[in-house]
Amino acid sequence: MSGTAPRGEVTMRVLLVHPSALMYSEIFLRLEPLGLERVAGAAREAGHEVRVVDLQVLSRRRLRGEVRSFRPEALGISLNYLANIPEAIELAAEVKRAVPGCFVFLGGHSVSFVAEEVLEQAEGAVDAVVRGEGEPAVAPLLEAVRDGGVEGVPGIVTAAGRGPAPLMLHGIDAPLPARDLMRSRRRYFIGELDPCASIEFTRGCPWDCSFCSAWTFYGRSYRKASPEAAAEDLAGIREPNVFIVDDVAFIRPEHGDAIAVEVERRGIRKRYYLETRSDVLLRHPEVFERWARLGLKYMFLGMEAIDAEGLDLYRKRVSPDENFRALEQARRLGIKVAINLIVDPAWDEERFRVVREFALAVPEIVHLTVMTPYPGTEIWHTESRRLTTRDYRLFDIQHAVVPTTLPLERFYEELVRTQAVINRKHLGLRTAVGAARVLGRNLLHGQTNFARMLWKFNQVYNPRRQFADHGMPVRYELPLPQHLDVGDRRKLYVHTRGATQGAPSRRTTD
Ligand code: B12
Ligand code: SF4
Repeated sequence: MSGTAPRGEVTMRVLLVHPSALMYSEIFLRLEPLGLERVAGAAREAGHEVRVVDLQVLSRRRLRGEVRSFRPEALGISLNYLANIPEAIELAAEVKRAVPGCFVFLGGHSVSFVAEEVLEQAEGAVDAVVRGEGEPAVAPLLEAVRDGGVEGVPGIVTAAGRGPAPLMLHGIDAPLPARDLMRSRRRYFIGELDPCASIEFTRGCPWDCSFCSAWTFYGRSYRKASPEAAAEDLAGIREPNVFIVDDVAFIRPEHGDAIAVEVERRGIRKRYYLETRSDVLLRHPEVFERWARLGLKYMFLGMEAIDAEGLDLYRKRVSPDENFRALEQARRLGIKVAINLIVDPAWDEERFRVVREFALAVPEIVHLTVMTPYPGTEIWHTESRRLTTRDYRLFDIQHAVVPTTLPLERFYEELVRTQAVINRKHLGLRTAVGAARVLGRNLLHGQTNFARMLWKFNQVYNPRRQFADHGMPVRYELPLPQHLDVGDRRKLYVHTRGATQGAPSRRTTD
C-alpha cells in the first residue's frame, strides 16, 4: 500500500475520502471516484503512504477504524458534489477531533466554486481547499504541509486567502488512477453493468451550456489521452464493464478510432457505457458503430428539452430534429439510450402530461433532472428567480430550489408520477423478461446491485419524502448568488489560460 519514498524524503500518511452517495442517484448507479483515485495516484508517486475510503461503498464505522489505526497526517476529502458539502465538513471536524494536528484539505469540482465560503463555514475544521485539478496540486501541497509555505501552493485557498492560480495537467495520461487502493470494487455498478469500472479518455468540454459547470471548471479546454495510454489503462481493468466518464465522448472521431485500434490490437472485450451529444453522434456515426462492435451497449444523451425554446434557453446548440434523428441513429446501431430531460420548476400539470406522453412514445429510458442553478454555471448568475432554499443537500438536481408554479408538494407528485410511469414502462413485460435474464446472470456471479435497484425505486422516489427534505434543519447554506455580467465568460472559469503544468494545453476559442 505504501509507495517508495525518494531518498531522504519524509513520507506522510495520507487518507483520501469520498463522501456517501446521494440518495436519489444511488439506485441507478454507484461509480468509482476516478478523480480521487488519480489524486491518490499522484500522492503515491510522490512517495507518500496513501489509503482511500469511499463512503459510497464503505461504512462510517470502517472510516473511523481506518482513522484510528492509520492515524493520518493529512486527510483529503473529495467534493465533486455540492450536496456532499455538509457531510464533508462534519467528517473533517470528526477527524480533527480524533487526530489533532491532522492537516485537512478539500478538493473537487463543486468546492472549487465555493472554496472561501466552505472554508469559513468549517470553522477551523478544514485547513485548505484545492481549487481545480488535484493531480498537479497534491504533491506540492503535502510537501508544504511538512516544510511550510502552504499558502504558496497553486490552486490553494486558506484562511490567508487565495494562493497562485491552479495548475492544469498538460496531458492526462498520468498519473494513473490508483484503482488498487479501492476496497469493495464489486459494489460499483450502473444499471445492469454490474460490476462496473470507470475510465477517462478525454477531459473537458468545448460547449458552453448555461446550466452546466463542466466547461467553466476547465476554462473550456479539451485534452485527450494518448490512444496507447487509454488502451493500456483499459487493459488493466479487471471488471467486465466500463463507464467512460468523458463529458462528451468521441467529439474527435479520429481519437475514438485510434483508441479502438489499440483496443482491437490488444483483444480487449468489455461492455461500455458513455455519454455524448446528439450532434456528435449524427456527425460521426461510424466511430460509435465501431465501438458498438467492441461492446458499447449504453449511451446517455443529454437531450435536456423536447422543444426548440427549451434547447435555446439552455444554449444546447442542438435542434429537436437533431435529437430525434440521433435517437433513430442509436437504435439502428443497437445501442440502448438513456435520455435526460430538464424539468423546469415552472412546469404545470399539462407540461408534465406532455412529457409523460413523449416518454411513453419513445422506447428510450427517460431520466428527469430538475433545473438547478449551481455556483460555476451561468444560470447561477443570471437566473432571476430567487432561491427558495440554500440547503446544500437539496442541490442534487432532484429537488426544486427555485419557486414552483404548482404548490411544491404537487410538483413532487407530478415529478415522481412521471418518473414512475417511465419506470413502469421499462419494467413492463418485455423488459421484465430481459431484466430477469440479466438478474439471473448477475446473481449467479454474486452481483446484487442491479437487483437491489429494481426493488428500491418506490422506496427512494417518494413525493412526500422529497417534500419533507425541505423541512430538514439546515446548518450549512450555500452563499447567495452574485449577479455577474457573464459577457466575459472567463470570470466563471476555475482554470484559465496559461496556468498549465508543462506546455500549454490546446484550447478552443471562446
Ligand atoms: C462521471 C461523472 C459522474 C459519474 C461518476 C461520479 C463519481 N462517483 O465520481 C456518475 C454518473 C455516477 C455521476 C453522478 C452524478 N453526477 Co456527475 N459527473 C461526472 C462528470 C461527467 C465527470 C467526473 C469525472 O469523473 N471526471 C474525471 C475525474 C478525473 O475528474 P474529477 O472527478 O473532477 O476529479 C478531479 C478534480 O475535481 C479534483 N479532485 C477530485 N476529488 C478531489 C479530492 C481532493 C482531495 C483534491 C485535492 C482534488 C480532487 O482532482 C481530480 C483530478 O483532476 C462530471 C462533469 C465534469 N466534467 O467534472 C459530472 C458532475 C460532477 N456531476 C454532476 C451531477 C449533478 C451528478 C448527479 C447529482 C446527477 C444525478 N442527480 O443523477 C449524480 C450524483 C452522484 C453521487 N455522488 O451520488 C455535476 C455536479 C454538480 C454540482 N455542482 O454538484 C457535474 C459537474 C456535471 C454537470 N454538468 O454539472 N457523475
Ligand atoms: S451539458 Fe454537456 S455539452 Fe453542455 S457544456 Fe456541459 S458537458 Fe458540455
